[in-house]
Amino acid sequence: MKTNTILLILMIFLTSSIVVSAKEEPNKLKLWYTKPAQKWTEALPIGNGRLGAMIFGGVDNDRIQFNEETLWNGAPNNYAHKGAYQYLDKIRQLLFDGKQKEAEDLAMAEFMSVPLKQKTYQAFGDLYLKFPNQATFTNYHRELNLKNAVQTVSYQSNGVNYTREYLSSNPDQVIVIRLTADQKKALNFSLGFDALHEAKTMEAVGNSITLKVQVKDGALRGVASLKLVSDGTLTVTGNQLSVSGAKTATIYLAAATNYINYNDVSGNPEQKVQQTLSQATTQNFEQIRSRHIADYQKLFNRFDVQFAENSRVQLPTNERIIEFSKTPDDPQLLALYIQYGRYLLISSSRPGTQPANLQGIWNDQLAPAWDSKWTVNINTEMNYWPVEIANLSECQEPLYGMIADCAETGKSVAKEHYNAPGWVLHHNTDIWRGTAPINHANHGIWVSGGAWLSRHLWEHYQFSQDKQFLANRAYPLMKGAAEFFTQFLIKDPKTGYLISTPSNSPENGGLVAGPTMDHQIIRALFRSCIEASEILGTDQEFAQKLKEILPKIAPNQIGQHGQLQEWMEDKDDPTNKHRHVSHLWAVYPGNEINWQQTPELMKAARQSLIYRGDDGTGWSLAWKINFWARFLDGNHAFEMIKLLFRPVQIENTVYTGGGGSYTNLFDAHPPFQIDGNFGAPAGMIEMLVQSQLNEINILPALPDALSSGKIAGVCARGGFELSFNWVGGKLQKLQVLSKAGQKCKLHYGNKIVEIVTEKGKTYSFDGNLKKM
Ligand code: FUC
Repeated sequence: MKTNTILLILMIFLTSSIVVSAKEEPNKLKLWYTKPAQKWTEALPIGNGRLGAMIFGGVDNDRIQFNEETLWNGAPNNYAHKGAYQYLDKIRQLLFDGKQKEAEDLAMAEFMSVPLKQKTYQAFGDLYLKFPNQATFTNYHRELNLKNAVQTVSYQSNGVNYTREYLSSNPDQVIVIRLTADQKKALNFSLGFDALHEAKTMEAVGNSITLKVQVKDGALRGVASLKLVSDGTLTVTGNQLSVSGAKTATIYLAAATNYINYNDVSGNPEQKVQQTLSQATTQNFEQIRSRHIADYQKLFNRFDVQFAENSRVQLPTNERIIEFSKTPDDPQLLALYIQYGRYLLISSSRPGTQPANLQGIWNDQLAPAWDSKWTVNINTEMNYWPVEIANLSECQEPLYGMIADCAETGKSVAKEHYNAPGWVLHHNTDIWRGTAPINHANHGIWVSGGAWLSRHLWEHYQFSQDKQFLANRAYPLMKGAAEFFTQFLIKDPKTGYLISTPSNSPENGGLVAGPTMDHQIIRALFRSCIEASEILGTDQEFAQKLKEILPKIAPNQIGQHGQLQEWMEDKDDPTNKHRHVSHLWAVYPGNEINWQQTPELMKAARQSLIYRGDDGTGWSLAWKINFWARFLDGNHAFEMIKLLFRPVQIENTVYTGGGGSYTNLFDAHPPFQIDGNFGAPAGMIEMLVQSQLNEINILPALPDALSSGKIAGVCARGGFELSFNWVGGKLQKLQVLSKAGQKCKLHYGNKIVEIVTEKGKTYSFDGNLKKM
């Protein structure tokens, strides 16, 4: 094609998509492919918060690699290092004396978690479906439909059309697979389990197969059972089942472990699995499917986002990512990415489950990267960045549970390591709720994990305005986290400020006294406790104490290179490209540094980010999208988004650097780490709406590449839900639903409007913020 023709076609697409069309695109909310998955990062995830699976969709050999979120190695354990506090003063003194190495050595010997490492999330097992005589096939199609959370594989072989559907149901707690042929007696296959665990048994009886695994080095065992219902003939061969002459077959798969909570492993997985299966099999596939869809859509359908569309929507997802990396003219891919993030959150984090770990719930290894735990110096928090704004509030429930557990275990760590009240969580936790400093003194002694997580409790209050939640669940935990710091902070002999020591600026620069990030997080925690005590009318004395401490904490400082200092000393290296940019916490997710109140610090923070550079690991890029959105530079944020879509191991792409996307749009740290799949959508939404400063800023950082679009059901602090559209970069119409009857200040460009709202009412505005 000549360049002119291409340009003309492009212009037609662009103009036709200026007003985002209401016409439904069949592929819009789908990840789809024309080949089965070979690699794990080509397979597609399903999950119900607890039970997850990666579907490969092979034609003659299908692999369903599955997980149950509580299968970990290890056993209940209090990781606190008894009497460690006796060494605290010595470690502090060594740091004050500039003897970092000696301080780290002493800490390694006397101050670390027992044992030093936390435990590992385990793969559970694989279900293999084998289909004879289907080596040749045509019309292969495999898709994950984000609208209903159902995966489908279809193809034609020997003149028969075969279809398979896969889902993981939250209401029925089973993975269900339905296989159909469009001709009688044409469906023949065998199925059986396998697992990586050395200690495993598999047994087939009647229409059922059971897999039992025992983790190595640990107290947990898992039981997975399936039941097969089919109109064909079933036979048991060894530990496998075979189906012959069928038209349809449905597999119900349940799995459980003996984990009850971090302190109790007395569960009975056999009983649980049997109960779940006998319940589930009273319903046919259609019934399970419709209950599943209704449950999923209750969450998914609350929010919508659309950007301008072009013909790329017609490409399989793997090709679409590759095309985007050549020319990023596919705004709608970002909408798909945001919705995929929401899908992954709904699928990995539901009330009653564990929070999403480093890989959500999807893991095919016994020794996954970083043990697939919960790293809290960025990763776990990032997993929950989109939760409130993208209208999935309930999905954050598991995080509150983990915070409450850590507030219990973190009490003994506060006592043993610091002789301090309250609770503390360092850099990481696991299913046993370890809270002590792990791995190495140069990064494991970071004291602000609990304080950062507590922010999520406060943010939930801010978005929901739920005072019950604040009083009964959030405030007691926030207060415990703050109590710890009232004692832990000590006077810096050089500056006289109160500082956090020993600690670390995650994971840069080793063990130090007074990293900037800690002070930002602690201040934010104190302020939220003070505000909560005012709202609830309680605990004035404690609030007063915090008010007195607050101004004494070391402030943010601007250094010799115009940078925001990462440490007390002005020692930042402007050539350091470290993936963590911790000292910008106060820009995002915090808000202490902002254009309105602290423009000089904002400039310094931006300068620090420029020094750090654009590149980074998956989550690092995702964080940078959020930073650039807060700097109100949408075009720079979009540069980060481009990097995030770098194809990693897609077809024959050879990119092996940091940050990108796999075939299944999983975020590549690399390797796969799910935080980027959550942090990037949060950043994309942050370009469209921000509400961190007692006002709702509409389109604050819109990049040129997203000049038209619409968003619905996006949430803002103060209890508001917004829907609006824009064309050519200009706001057209805005609707604000007030869920809590709070005052609402709207900000768009240079216009500001304040309204008093009534709970439950929707207010409409035109593009000039004139009430309609
Ligand atoms: C932190 C990061 C690493 C990785 C790990 C899980 O330690 O610095 O990049 O994300 O968590």
